Amino acid sequence: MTTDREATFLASLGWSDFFADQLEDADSDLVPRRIAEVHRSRLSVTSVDGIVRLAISHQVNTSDYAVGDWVMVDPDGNQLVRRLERRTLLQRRTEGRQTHQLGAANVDTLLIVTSCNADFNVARLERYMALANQADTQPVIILTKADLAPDAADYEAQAKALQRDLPVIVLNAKSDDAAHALAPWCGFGQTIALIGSSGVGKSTLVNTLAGLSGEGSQETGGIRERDAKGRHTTTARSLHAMSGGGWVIDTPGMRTLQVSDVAEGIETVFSEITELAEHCRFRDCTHDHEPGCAVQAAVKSGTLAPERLARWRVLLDENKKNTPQLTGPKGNKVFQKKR
Ligand SMILES: Nc1nc2c(ncn2[C@@H]2O[C@H](COP(=O)(O)OP(=O)(O)OP(=O)(O)O)[C@@H](O)[C@H]2O)c(=O)[nH]1
Ligand SMILES: [Mg+2]
Ligand SMILES: [Zn+2]
Repeated sequence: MTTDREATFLASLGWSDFFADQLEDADSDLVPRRIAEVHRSRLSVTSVDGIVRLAISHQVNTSDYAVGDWVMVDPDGNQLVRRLERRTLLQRRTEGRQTHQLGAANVDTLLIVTSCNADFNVARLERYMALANQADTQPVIILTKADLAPDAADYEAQAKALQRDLPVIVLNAKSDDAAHALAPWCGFGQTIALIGSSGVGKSTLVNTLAGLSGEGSQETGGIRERDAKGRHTTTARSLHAMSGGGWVIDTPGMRTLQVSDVAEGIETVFSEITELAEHCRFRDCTHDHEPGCAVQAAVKSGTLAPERLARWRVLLDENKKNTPQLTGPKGNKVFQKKR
């Protein structure tokens, strides 16, 4: 019952066999839609005719839905029926809680945005990368405000060292050149999401990539000169069509990111250390004082920066502390007791 125009539209949104294979006979009267906005009491989806608000029953908890989710909808009255399984999900544990806060769903590439100024912080970038790796979403580092920085190349070199083969793009978010630089990740059917601190230029970049200006564009705000901090201008996540045929998700600026449940993601960021560790004399080497430690040897020879090793330890410890262990009765997930 889908028209050609609608089929092309769904494909541009990233509809694929992964989702089509989840359909059952009972879904034959329903249509797939993609969540564009999630608010406390309402959900909106994209359609060929623009953004449409869904009718939802009282039982629906909108916090179970993420921007980027695929849902099946009864076209008579735009009634939400059910959500399809996600291909990828960016999420984080709300501090001190068992539940996860949903970020964005079915994202192919996560643009981790920072600026060539006081916002730049390698430890924070490594956290975001662990999150992206864990969600099977490709991380790409974006360094904005290159037009204001005489030393952009220094920032670029530092960012490139944070993970093997990590793409790092230096740009001016206001310039159309930015869209060219990001074209490899913005093609037909591709979804990208932007995360980073407030004021780094996420919404500015969304406006450039989606060709938005005036009414209907994402609001942007100035930053405090002293420390480059933004004013939390964007308050909700939203999905926008890009000129290249893909889709982009804007998100509110993040204050802090505590890691949890990202052990594999951390291992990918710091793969040069975990590979060294395989050559330590002792299997349970703590890379601290043991003889025959390949990690300490790399530090001594200058191939591994001691700060990088220290940041790896901090992330591992924090992840362990925040991740439930399978130690409860009947294997229930419980938090490790704090020492
Ligand atoms: N010169 C220059 N200014 C930029 C660039 N990117 C962003 N800006 C400016 O930086 C300020 C903040 O940009 P926003 O796009 O609102 O930042 P944001 O990341 O969306 O911030 P939040 O919504 O608060 O999280 C605005 O004044 C932008 O015009 C850039 O590459 N070059
Ligand atoms: Mg914004
Ligand atoms: Zn060791």
